[in-house]
Amino acid sequence: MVKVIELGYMGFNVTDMDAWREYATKCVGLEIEEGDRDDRFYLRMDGQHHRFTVHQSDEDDLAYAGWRVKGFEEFKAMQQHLTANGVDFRVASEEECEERFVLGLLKLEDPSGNPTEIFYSPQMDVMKPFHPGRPMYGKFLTGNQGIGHFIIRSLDDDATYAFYSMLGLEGSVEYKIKLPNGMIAKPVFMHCNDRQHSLAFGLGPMEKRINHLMLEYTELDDLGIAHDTARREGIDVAMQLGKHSNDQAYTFYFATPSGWLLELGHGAREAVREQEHYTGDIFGHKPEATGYGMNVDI
Ligand code: MBD
Ligand code: FE
Repeated sequence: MVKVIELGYMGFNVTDMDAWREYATKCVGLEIEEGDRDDRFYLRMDGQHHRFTVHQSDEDDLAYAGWRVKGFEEFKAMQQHLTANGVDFRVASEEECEERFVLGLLKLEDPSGNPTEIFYSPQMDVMKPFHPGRPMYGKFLTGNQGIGHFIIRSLDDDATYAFYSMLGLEGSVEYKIKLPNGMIAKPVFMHCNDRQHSLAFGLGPMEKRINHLMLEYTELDDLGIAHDTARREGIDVAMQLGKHSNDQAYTFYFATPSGWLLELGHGAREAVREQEHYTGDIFGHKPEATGYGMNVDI
């Protein structure tokens, strides 16, 4: 059956493009590709033309997420698969494909109305080696694991699960966490390659379409630099350094200029073969700054 194989690109709507330029480069280490349009710039993290498009907007939220299929045959098969499952989609025009730097593109919405794209063949700028926006010891871990992972707003977790399963992602509930109000949260984590999860949802109501995006460094020291920079700049840290039980990555969560969170990490393990669940993390991850929808003492 046809499946998506990675979270390949994302678009963000932002109100302050200059703040994003500064944050993405100096703090995170991403590379700016200015492009030739005033209403957006691009961020690179590897050899792909870009992984993120930052759009000038009057909102601060996820604009769209792009999922990759292997090639042209899979692109055609995915259209048949969506049709057979009664999912509405639109085949994007040549111009829209060029806008995303891909050869083929479908546009649809997930059950919560999150703009979702499925593409094949991104433009690889192999003649332009990744050049980090600040000194880095290593690289961003991408390759067949895609960008990283993100938590998406889900208005109906069963419907969200069914939709992303249909796209080819696997996984299910991985934590049972007691919330302060006595309720039990059962967040769902899904993967489509070796990355332990590319998508998660089910941590309660969200104001924005995205709660956080996670990026991974190949070297621990790059996580250290990012953490020092965030602390020195006084950026809100919503969850302190700690180690997750599912992907076993060492991470912390801090605010983007758009008020949603970036989770930076290192050392994640690959997806396990059999399903497991946990009741807490290995260490750390204590909640700190409030108001970011991440006040779970996991
Ligand atoms: C994660 O990446 C995460 O964001 C949470 C809340 C739990 C486990 C792994
Ligand atoms: Fe995460």
